[in-house]
Amino acid sequence: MATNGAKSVLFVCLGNICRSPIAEAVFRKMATDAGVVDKWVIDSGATSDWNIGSSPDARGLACLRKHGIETSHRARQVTREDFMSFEYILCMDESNLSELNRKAKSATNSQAKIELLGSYDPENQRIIKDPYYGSDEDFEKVYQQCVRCCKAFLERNS
Ligand code: WE7
Repeated sequence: MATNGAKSVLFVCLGNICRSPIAEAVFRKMATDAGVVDKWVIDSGATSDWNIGSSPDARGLACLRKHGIETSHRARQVTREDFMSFEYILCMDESNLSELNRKAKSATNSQAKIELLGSYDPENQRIIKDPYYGSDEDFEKVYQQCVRCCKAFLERNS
């Protein structure tokens, strides 16, 4: 929960096993390295209930490990409370965006800024594509997009 003025960001994708756990882990590592992780509440979640409790995809974990990042995240679904407690909800594609905007309407008092993570990309790749049926290179591409976007997002909120 965002308490006493903490900044907060929830990264969201379809199943919370491929893209959003990578984004969460990358952002946590950057905030840690910048010495500001204590100022942040950082989490990730799914629009779908399909994978609740699952570990991130093995290919995503391997990609993160290759870059020296670990995560112990387990998939969870976005809740109504998330729309009240998170300042930013950053998602990956247009389908995530419409699902989140639909869910925000049924939340009592949505305060969250719901945006594409890719809207922060200095290289202007707005969509972070689902690598579920993809290759290791697709996961690496997701990782690199998350690095560019999380860096820009952290700079803008520092
Ligand atoms: C995914 C997925 C992803 C697709 N993570 N799943 Cl089998 C299914 C059905 C509803 C929700 C979820 Cl989460 C899943 C499992 C988990 N990144 N991507 N499915 C996917 C991709 C392209 C076309 C259709 C689907 C279901």
